[in-house]
Amino acid sequence: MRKALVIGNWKMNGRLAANEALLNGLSSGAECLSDDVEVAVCPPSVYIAQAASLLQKSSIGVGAQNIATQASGAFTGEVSAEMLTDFGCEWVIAGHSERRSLYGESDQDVALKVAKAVESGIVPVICVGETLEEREAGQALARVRSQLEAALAQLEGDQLASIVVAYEPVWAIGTGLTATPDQAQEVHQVLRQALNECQVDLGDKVRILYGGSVNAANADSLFAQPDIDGGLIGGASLKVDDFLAICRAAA
Ligand code: G2H
Repeated sequence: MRKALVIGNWKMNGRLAANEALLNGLSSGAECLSDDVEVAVCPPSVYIAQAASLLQKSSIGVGAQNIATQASGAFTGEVSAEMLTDFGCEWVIAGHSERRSLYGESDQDVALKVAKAVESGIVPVICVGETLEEREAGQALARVRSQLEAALAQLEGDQLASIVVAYEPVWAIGTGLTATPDQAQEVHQVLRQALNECQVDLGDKVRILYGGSVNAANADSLFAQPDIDGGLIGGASLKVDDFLAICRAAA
């Protein structure tokens, strides 16, 4: 049985004072959340320490939005896996479409980040998703399969089960457009099948999240789908009540 999982992706948002209010609100709200849902937030890297400190007594975990492929050295601007684990990061987002489209991250870069995370004991949340053009051309399922297969290329054996997958259709990210529950379920089912083809029963173990304009109003119907195990939440993760409502919908 896969436990529901909701992860907040703050993207490049937040300031010390606003974060404190948000994190304290989440920390107290988490006391009333069911044990059936696991929750984490991924702030910008400079605020990871603040989040880890304010969430110390809560069940909410902390993750990062990016990870270096190298261990250490002359890589200006990068943050290593060891630095993330120093501050208690358990998760890292890899291959988000904003990283792919705005910063030129390739499938191969994503595979290296995924491998670095797994070997460091950090769970990579591997994002895949098609553009509107690809969907309209009937290529959505092939596109997400190929992104997933490429991201797993450096993993072997038990490492393969140490991942989370997030389906985030590019056309639904921050646009207010959401895939319908049926559209999302169709893709999630294909991703689960691809995992099972990669290794026996892998699809039964790995959680597949949906992301893209999830909010308190649409979370219930998305999470009711059999192959949607939770969500990767952007804008709505910045509001205490909305994020907690989404967490409750996943439980
Ligand atoms: C998709 C999602 C979180 P939003 O990027 O990763 O953001 O919920 O704002 O569409």
